[in-house]
Amino acid sequence: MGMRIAITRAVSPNIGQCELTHLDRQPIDLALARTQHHLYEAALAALGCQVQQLPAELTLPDSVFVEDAAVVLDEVAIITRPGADSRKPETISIAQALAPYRTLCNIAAPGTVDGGDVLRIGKRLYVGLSSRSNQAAIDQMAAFLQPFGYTVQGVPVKGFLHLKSAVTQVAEAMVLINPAWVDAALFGDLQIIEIDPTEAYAANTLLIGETVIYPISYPRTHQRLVQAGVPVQTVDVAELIKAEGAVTCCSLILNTHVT
Ligand code: CIR
Repeated sequence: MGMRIAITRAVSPNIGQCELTHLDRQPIDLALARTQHHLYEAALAALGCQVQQLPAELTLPDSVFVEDAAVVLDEVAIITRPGADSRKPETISIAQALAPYRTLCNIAAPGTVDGGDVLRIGKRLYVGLSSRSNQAAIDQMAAFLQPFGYTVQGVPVKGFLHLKSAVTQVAEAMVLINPAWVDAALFGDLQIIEIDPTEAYAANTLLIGETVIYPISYPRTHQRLVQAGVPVQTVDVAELIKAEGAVTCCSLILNTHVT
């Protein structure tokens, strides 16, 4: 019987000093951010995940966004080298947390990649070429993953932070996409749902089993998901959105295979 684990990390008391690239700084209510994060963890648990929460990191403002520190696949986990210098030390504790479950590979300089830039669909990895992630990291990932049959393909990311801000998987053969940001033709063989054009940041969803965890902040796109038959579990992550985060970035999901 397999088990699904979600690794999370408590919100740093210094989240107010987070990195911001495309958003203006707004005050973040720490207590509210923590409450929202707990409810996000509760949503993961309700969908069958065993949540393993790492302790908050005082000196790492963005460390709640654990997704950026690793790319976890069934066969192996890649410890990233985050593009922002303030975020590079986040990988140390993430590597420790993943070591019991996976063989680890490490991205080395000059490679940089944030997990938020990595979208896996089956054996295909799409990786954003962004302000955080570069071709050197893509080449390293391709070499690590070639023995397991994965292909790794770069996708231009300009004007937004991470590839998964613009496209995520919402069902086995369906993606939700912001077509103004990413070329839908890349996903030609999949069913495409477009976000509502008034909700630019609405494409980030977290698929757990057949249900997507989805922010309440994007009601119009939510309606489109419902119309497409996608089961949706909403969460309010408005305080984390102010830190340029969303739903994929607050967890690392891994399947264990116990026989
Ligand atoms: C950053 O700029 O790195 C953080 N403030 C937000 C990271 C969000 N990560 C993600 O969507 N994967």
